[in-house]
Amino acid sequence: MITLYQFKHSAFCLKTRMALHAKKLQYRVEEVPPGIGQFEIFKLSGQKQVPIIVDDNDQVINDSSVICEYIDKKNDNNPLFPDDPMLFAKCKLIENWADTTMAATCRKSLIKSAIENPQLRTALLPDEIPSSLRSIVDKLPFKNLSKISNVVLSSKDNVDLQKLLEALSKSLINKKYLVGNALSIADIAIAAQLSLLKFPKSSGPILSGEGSLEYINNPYLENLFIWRNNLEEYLFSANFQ
Ligand SMILES: N[C@@H](CCC(=O)N[C@@H](CS)C(=O)NCC(=O)O)C(=O)O
Repeated sequence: MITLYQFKHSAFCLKTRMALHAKKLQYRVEEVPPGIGQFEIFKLSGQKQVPIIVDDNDQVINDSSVICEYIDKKNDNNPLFPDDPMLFAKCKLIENWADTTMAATCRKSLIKSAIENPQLRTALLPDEIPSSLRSIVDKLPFKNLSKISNVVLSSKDNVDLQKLLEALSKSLINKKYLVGNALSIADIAIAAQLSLLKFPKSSGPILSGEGSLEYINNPYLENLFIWRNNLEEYLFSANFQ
């Protein structure tokens, strides 16, 4: 069986879990405590980032896109990459954008939201952190940092991302998938990064629906988040596994 080493709220780890479900592959999850737990990741993979997977043939693979290519080849269930060259290229372009430009802006937007919202901040802490320490973090004077957070998230990056997501949202009103007529890595990569802007159900009851207010309250993005919720429900439903 595949073992997935992950951080609970990492979008790249969510992307990997969605792909594993799409391929109907059995897997177990090892939660990695950020910091100290990454020594183990380094020992296994020679680098310190999650996700990594360890397959039962002892093969260790890091980087979500390499992992997705690897698991796609394991069986014929729901190919993540279309055969048609143009559709394949579109999928790769979208995945690459989601994993880089989109991921960087979403991460900054989440940091900004966490600075401004103490509940969100504590909910994001790893489960291993004792509640006494959680309440201290809750009370730290992050408010003054919110000025810095505007510097962290450039308004151009933010506007560019919103415009692009609004266009995707509109394009998905009469369409189920981003590329062609089937689920692909493009859908999975975009849906996974959206989790940092508005947490999905799979993030658990405390975080679900929370996130960046300007994205959550943008009416033009409502359809995109509905599409993401439907996709998650489809992939993570018991019937589908
Ligand atoms: N390109 C990598 C990015 C992975 C990544 O950024 N992982 C983050 C968690 S979301 C991480 O491990 N950060 C810890 C660190 O860099 O030390 C992928 O697609 O898997």
